[in-house]
Amino acid sequence: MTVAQTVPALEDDPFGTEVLTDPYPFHSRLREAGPVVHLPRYDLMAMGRYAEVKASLTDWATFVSSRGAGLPDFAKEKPWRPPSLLLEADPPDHTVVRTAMNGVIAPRAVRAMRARFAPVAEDLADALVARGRFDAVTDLAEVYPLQVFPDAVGLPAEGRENLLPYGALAFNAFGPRNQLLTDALAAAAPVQQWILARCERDELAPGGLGAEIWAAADRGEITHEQAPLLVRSLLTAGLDTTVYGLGNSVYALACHPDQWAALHADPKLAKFAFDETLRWESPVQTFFRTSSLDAVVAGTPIPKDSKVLLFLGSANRDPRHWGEDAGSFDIRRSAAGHVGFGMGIHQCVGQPIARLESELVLGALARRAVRLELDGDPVPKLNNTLKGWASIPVRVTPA
Ligand code: OVM
Repeated sequence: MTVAQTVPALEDDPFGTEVLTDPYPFHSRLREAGPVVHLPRYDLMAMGRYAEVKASLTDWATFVSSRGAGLPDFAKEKPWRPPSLLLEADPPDHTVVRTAMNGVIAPRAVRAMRARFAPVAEDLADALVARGRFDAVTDLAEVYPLQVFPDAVGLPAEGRENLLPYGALAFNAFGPRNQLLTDALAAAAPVQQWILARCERDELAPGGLGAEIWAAADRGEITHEQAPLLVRSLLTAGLDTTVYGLGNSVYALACHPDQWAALHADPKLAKFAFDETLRWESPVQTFFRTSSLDAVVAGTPIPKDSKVLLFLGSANRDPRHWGEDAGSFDIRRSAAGHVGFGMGIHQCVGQPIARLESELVLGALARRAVRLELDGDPVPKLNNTLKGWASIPVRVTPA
């Protein structure tokens, strides 16, 4: 393999307002610049092409997670909170807790959720379609996950308004200390306290995912010290991600009337519409890894101890992998292999729950509405990691 003499560089700020608002022109320049690109602004190596992003996500030994999945290197800086035992860990430690979590979010548990989640989706879709006009974010994407997921975890009713601000903080904290993170941290102390307290055993209702994590500790699969941090993972990664994923799905469908028509004609396509959304407008746009040794990626040397920024959202639109129409939204294409849930040992553990929620909500809406269209300008919601919307005004035509 030949080693490149010089690494291409791009001056852009991937965490600046311009790129966060519309990342796609930057993604295109990033992929064109080369398989590995230097970002001098943060002195980072970055990858935006599918092949290298996927290979790096899969090579957990070279590109480790234990030094953080964000910009701060935990080997040099104290993390803003005790590291996640899942996201911010490597084998063999990671393997133990991931195996226990796979047991908690097992197919049987997800089947039981379906029975409880489905009528809530039906009722919400009834109400929204009866209204005719609604906001796909504030009336739908932020409503449904909060109606079903905290109950599935077993959280008390009191204080649930802390969940979305905590998620916003956690996902902003993967980026630099810009205004977004500073603002999120300013309001965070009571939110963090509430989250931390909810992770304790006697806070969590019997039968819920939280209680099941504690039961796994009783069985010796994990320690009792690990249990609250794993509950914290559910509360960090389980809400904002699905909120953005649902909002982005409705946005994508509203922008493509032919795609809504296809979904209405065959509501069983809902799950494919969701996967295509995760590919086309990935809620989680970026994650970092850290090189544990001198590595070479596509001929480019990456020195040991480098932070590496992986553009999942760019890999998901790379024409080298998806073809020339990579940028088009098509719910009948095969979006399989997208890295919107990650790839490899860290691939989203909660994805069956996210898939369940989206299938139920999009399916319920699709059966009731012949048309779903934008009814005003969507308002972007900026976050250092998440791509999505603060508001998506839509109108629907009942079937
Ligand atoms: C965690 C976690 C896992 C995935 C994503 C994430 C904030 C957090 O284990 O806390 O984003």
